[in-house]
Amino acid sequence: ARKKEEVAAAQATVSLEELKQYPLFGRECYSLRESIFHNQRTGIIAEFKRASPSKGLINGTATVEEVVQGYQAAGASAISVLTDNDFFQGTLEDLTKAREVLTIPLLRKEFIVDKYQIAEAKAYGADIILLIAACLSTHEVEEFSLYAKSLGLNVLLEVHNEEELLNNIFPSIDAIGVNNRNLKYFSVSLAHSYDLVNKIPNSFIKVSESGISDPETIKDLKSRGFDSFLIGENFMKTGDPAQAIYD
Ligand code: IGP
Repeated sequence: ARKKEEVAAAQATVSLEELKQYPLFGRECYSLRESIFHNQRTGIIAEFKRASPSKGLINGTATVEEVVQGYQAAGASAISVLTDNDFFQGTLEDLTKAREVLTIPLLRKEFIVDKYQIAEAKAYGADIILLIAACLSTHEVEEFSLYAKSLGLNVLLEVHNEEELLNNIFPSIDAIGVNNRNLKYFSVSLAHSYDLVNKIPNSFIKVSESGISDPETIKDLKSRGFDSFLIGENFMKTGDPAQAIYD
């Protein structure tokens, strides 16, 4: 409920009509599918994450530009930037700074509860939005994904279990991410990914999210059918996040 109020406050400051005048709002988005399947990159969606509710401060010194540029150079297929300030110390300005140095798809990592945030994502430079099934009704997932598509954005739907998956299969979704982290207890188990991968229809890009810490895990997830791997903390906690992709 608090988030809804924050969105209303943002909207009172910058109206939807004003957002549509932002220079980045008119740009054509990069395709996540192209980047993952046709560009011979790693399939990794590398995340810029300063802090998290479970870990507190992860990396308070690295700048968004140097980290995401390094991720791109190291072969990431896409970049994720947290814009949530309360829990992750991210901002919309981080998203725009990332856009300015990238030529691959960029995800706005945010708890989206209102269509306004989708327009905001476009206006600040995102190519992809995240919709978290646990935060939304099935009707909202459909409505929000259709709205995102109308703006040319790619849509990543995040699920935690089979019920969330089966309730939210819409053609307006591009990618389905299985989050290995339980949002209530923060415990991580790759079993979430293993259990759900074969239930995701092949028309979707299959993403495994969270708690991935070594190349063997990526190989294993790939052999089980995942196309893409969302990794944040294990890169960010090192002195040189971009270098960590090579290890
Ligand atoms: C990255 P990790 O364990 O590599 O830092 O996880 C990403 O999956 C995680 O940040 C995430 C997330 C989210 C954050 C997945 N879904 C939803 C905020 C909101």
